[in-house]
This record gives sequence, C-alpha cells and structure tokens, in this order.
Amino acid sequence: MTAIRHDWTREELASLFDLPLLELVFRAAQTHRAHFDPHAVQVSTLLSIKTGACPEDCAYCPQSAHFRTGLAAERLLPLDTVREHAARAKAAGATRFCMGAAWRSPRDKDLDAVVAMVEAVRELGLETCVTAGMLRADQAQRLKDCGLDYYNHNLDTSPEYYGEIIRTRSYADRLDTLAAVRDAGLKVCCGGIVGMAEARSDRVGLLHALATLPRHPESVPVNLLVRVPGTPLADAPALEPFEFLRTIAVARIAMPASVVRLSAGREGMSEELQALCFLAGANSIFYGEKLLTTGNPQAQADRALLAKLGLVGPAVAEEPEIEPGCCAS
Ligand code: SAM
Ligand code: DTB
Ligand code: SF4
Repeated sequence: MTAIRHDWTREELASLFDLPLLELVFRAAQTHRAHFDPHAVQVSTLLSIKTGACPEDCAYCPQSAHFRTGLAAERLLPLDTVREHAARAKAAGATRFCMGAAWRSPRDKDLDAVVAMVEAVRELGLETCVTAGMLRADQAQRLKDCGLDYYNHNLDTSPEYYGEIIRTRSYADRLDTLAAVRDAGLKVCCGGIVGMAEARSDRVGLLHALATLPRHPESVPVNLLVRVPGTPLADAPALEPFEFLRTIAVARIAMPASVVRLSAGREGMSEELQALCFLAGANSIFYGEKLLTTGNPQAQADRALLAKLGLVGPAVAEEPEIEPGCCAS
C-alpha cells in the first residue's frame, strides 16, 4: 500500500503531470493495484430529479437560468417516477443511484421530498447519492439520518480559476458544504471538470485542493466538459485526450484509496482513451444513456467495452428491455 498523504504540494503534483506519459500511467497503475482490485469498475446511474431554472451561474452548466440552452425546466419528480428509474438502474446492474437537483441549496421542504426518495431507493438495495447544492450542517445530518450514503459537491476547478467560471457562490462556500457533509458522517463525492479552457496549473490546483482536504473524498468524479450550446463555455477548445489521461493518473496517485470516476464527457471519448484511463486508475463510470441532461454512452456499449477489456462492471440481473433513464417521467 502506498501512504495516504494530505500534504501534497502543488510542485509535486505538477512534477507528476510533467512525467513522460507512460511512466506516469505506469506509476498510477501501480498505485491502483496496491489499493484496489484493478479489474473492478463501480457503476453509478444518474437521474435529474429537478431540472433547470437554477439561480447559479456556473458557466459550464446547461441548467443555469442565466443562459439560454433550450433546456425545458422540470419541477421535482414524483416519488414513484424516481423509484421506477432506480429499479431500472438496478436491473441494468448499477450499484449506486445518484439524484441531482438544480438548486443553489435545498429548502427544508425540498429536503423532505429528497429524504423520501433516498429511503425508497435504499429499499431497492441500491447505494444512494444526492447532489443538490449547498447544505447547512443540520441538512447534511438529516440526509445522513435517513440513510443517504454519498453527497456529491464538486470543487470544479482550481481556486484561482474558479472566479472565471462561477460568480454566485464561492470556493469557500463549497468547502463549507463539504465540511458539513463530512462532519455529518456522509461519504464525500467531490471532483471537478477539466476542458474548461483552464491551464494545466488549474488542473494541478484542483487536484491539490482535493488531495489536501482533511480526508480525501471517497469518490472523485473527473468530468470532461460537455460543451453545451448557449453556455459561455460552448466553444471552449477541446482538451487533448492525453492531458485528460494525465489528470486521471495524477488523481489516482494523489488519492490512492479514492474511487476515481470517469464522469461527464465519455460520449466523445474513444474506447482506447477510456481503456488507458482504466489502466491509469479510473475505477468507476456513470452508466446509463443520460447523465443529468446530456448524453452518456448506451449501457449496452459500456457493457461491451468493459467485457472487451476484461473488466468487471455491472452485474445485469436480467437483460433489460429498456435502458435505464429512458422511462417516461
Ligand atoms: N446543482 C448542484 C450543484 O451544482 O451543486 C448539483 C448538480 S450539478 C449539475 C453537479 C455537477 O455536474 C457540477 O458540479 C459539475 O461539476 C457537473 N457538470 C455540470 N454541467 C457539466 C458539463 N456541461 N460538463 C461536465 N460536467 C458538468
Ligand atoms: C458529477 O461530478 N458529474 C455528474 C454528477 N456529478 C452529478 C453530473 C454531470 C452533468 C453533466 C451535464 C448534464 O448532463 O447536465
Ligand atoms: Fe445550478 Fe448545479 Fe448547474 Fe451550477 S452546476 S448551474 S448549481 S445545477
């Protein structure tokens, strides 16, 4: 086992990024093997339980009310609809169901509804994750008490670049929510987005912020920006695929015991790049044809990819006639 360190310097992480690519991937693969079964890939399915009309101005996000993306806003989904989506995700082999809401922070009555959803999804035997914006300590505790496993709240980018991307909430606000989630005893899912025209030093800064948290997040989603027309980042230059791979590898080395998830942006990735990312320590994916509002590879294609690579992903209870995420809501 390699030691779990919380004292990484930016210089150390920048030096890892600078390694010859295959040396970096090799070291990341060694770290991966020391902490995990390298053949296992965890699969989570997402559902947007409340879509669009969000008051925040996150420059990457199709759900912000600040931009015209053509997305139809939807109220909070009924409990039965959420249960139905979760049951399909389970039948398709997902082990975790992640519910996302386009809120700045939930009102207490919103939280009542989310609590009922968490309870219903848990009853199906799935792990649960919620991402619903900023939380106060008592709200995080309420979610812990109802049995929620993970809360997702991302740092998104480096502290320096953050102000270019989001102006309606601060980096400190995000750290406060993460502390409340941790203090409540919930598992933390926290990562960010690359490909937002940031510099490599910002990718270093994001991973440094994550790897120097008092405890590493149990789950680290690394999103590649999905460039949505109408958002300020619609025309951001594409990130070089090997730079994405480097980001995954450095995340694996810096946070050896965390699950690193290939998150948004897989639809545009080659199978070869994804295979290299799994070699470099990625060990989770979002599974099912939809993320929150944008596309994700077909579940069948992901099962085929994992099988081709000899990786163990979703255990399909029964071959689902309909893929998760496509039932009427
Ligand atoms: N509204 C809540 C919040 O932001 O705290 C939760 C939902 S929000 C959509 C969850 C995460 O999705 C964001 O923090 C961001 O990292 C990611 N995300 C949103 N839009 C994205 C995009 N176009 N490409 C990649 N990741 C994106
Ligand atoms: C995360 O880091 N990525 C997921 C999940 N956490 C909630 C969301 C990705 C959203 C991509 C854009 C969309 O589909 O709206
Ligand atoms: Fe709202 Fe979350 Fe999108 Fe930001 S990322 S605009 S908070 S839904």
